[in-house]
Amino acid sequence: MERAARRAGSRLRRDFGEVEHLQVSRKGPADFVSKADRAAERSLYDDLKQARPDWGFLLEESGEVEGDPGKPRWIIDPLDGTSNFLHGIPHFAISIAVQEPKLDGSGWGEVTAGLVYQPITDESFWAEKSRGAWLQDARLRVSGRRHLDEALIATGIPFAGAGDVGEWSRIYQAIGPRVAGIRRFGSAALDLAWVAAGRYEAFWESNLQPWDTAAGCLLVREAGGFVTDWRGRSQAICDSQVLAGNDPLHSRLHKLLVEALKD
Ligand code: 2AM
Ligand code: CA
Repeated sequence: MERAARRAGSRLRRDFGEVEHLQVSRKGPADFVSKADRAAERSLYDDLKQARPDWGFLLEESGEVEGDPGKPRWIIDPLDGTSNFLHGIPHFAISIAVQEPKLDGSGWGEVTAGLVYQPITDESFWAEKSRGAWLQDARLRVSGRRHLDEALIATGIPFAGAGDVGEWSRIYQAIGPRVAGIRRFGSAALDLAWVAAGRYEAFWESNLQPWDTAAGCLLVREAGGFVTDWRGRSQAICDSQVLAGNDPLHSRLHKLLVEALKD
């Protein structure tokens, strides 16, 4: 995973350097970025396919590619934080996860490995089920801060075409004034990796997709944190609604969120 991410990452780094020069034409950069996105996905696909020829894929850009029955699949977001990339903001990542099939053959189950790679900082956050979460070769642990007024919280805000502004605002009203700060950096995969690394105390966002969250959720859990949806359920593969944080703050924030969304 790491080798594949580094190769695709150096492509993205190169293309990111070009984006700035393209800002003059309106359509230019968007086309260029979607090509860069697809080229990164292709590079990841080729490398991982070669490493595990019989595994399937769930790819953000190309959808599902079936593997052999009973084999795991890769869940891949080749460029999380596309809007940042397009605007020349150096905050984006590659996300790769491994998901196992359910034993009874009825679909997909646990995520057992995940990696979030930030090409600009060359940081590789990775986790393996029951073996912990790591940044390079340093073990990760969620933040030890326990109090809301010292907590830095990441979120994703609804944007054109997606999300429920009313819902987000109600949660924000309940949480924002009580915490040390709210951040919206635009890459859910990195937000989760940073919760695992103890940089943020917590993160919430809804309307996410499996490729945004599969690796990041495992990272948080393996770093000793909690990830649930709004109802407090802990999904094998978390998508759509995500509330992640260390134990005390996850439970405080969950109570505030439930209260805020009541009636
Ligand atoms: P993406 O960059 O791979 O599209 C942030 O809110 C999350 O939403 C990111 O993980 C981002 O993943 C996803 N997203 C999808 N469309 C977006 C948009 N138009 N603007 C911001 N984020 C978007
Ligand atoms: Ca994404």
